[in-house]
Amino acid sequence: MRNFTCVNDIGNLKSAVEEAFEIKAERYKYCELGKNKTLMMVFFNSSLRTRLSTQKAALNLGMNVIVLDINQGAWKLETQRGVIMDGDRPEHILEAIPVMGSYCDVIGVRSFARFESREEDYNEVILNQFIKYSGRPVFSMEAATRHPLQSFADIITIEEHKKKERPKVVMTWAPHPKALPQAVPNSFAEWMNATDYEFVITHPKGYELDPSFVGNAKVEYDQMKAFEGADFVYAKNWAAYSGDNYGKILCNDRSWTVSNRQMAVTDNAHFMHCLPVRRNMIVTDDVIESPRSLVIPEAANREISATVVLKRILMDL
Ligand code: AN0
Ligand code: CP
Repeated sequence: MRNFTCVNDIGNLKSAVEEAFEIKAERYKYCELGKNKTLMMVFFNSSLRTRLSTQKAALNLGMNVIVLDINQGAWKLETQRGVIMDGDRPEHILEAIPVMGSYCDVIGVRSFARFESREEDYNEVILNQFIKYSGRPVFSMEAATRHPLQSFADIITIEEHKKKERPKVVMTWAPHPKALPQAVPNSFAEWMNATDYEFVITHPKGYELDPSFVGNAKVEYDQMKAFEGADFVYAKNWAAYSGDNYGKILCNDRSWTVSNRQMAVTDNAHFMHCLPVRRNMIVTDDVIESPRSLVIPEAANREISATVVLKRILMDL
């Protein structure tokens, strides 16, 4: 594997999940593979899980790790070419990227949607510049439109807990006080559409995702109806995608908060969320603390998805 930015980069999903189970059973099996290889993780945004689990994955493989927080200590980076740099950004990303590339063998990048321009976000301007100018394999640690390490961990988690061959998985929008990117729901939809699960998306009108991510998923505007018979409930907030509303909050309706009221019509569904989660906005205390909640094992599987991805990248160096 050269780069890892979306579901297509993982190839056959079934074999990737099998590989994940093998790694989970023996996570230090490839501890020599990354000897004298350096991973650089570059964060334009905050992180708890991605930072720790990806670093742990690299250590499982015997790699060295360097972490750079662009907004804490590094020079502020200009990202547009052609700008007269007389403002508050002393360095251009076009120098910074090849310099970073010169100190490492693999680069992970976190750069969220900025909501300034949908075109810029959906063209993955920052991630693609890393791919183009670093000279190194690049993987996404959540970019503007996708969070593939999360979606891979989500599938591993579903495969571990499913009782039916073809479970019903429902992704529901839920309220949040801040405008959040569509990366997690886009990515989850993209990976769900690569499985043969029954996949339903529910959200208030106006929160339609990019149709290329929705694919053949069923969209049901009635949340209670969507939850009927669900085996897995995947909650997430996102800001609007459509047209002039891009990046806006259109709804604060707390009846969408996942509670026992909705969970009661499921088939004793498991609750999932990528975290960080705002309790009693996205999900009630009762639901997230219930024995059916998978949020902690789901986060733990981030180490596994990252180990598989880094292992595959190292093997093709
Ligand atoms: C981010 C998001 O919604 O994309 C990261 C989730 C993994 N969440 C927040 O910024 C709260
Ligand atoms: N789920 C996830 O990516 O969490 P962090 O933002 O803490 O990395």
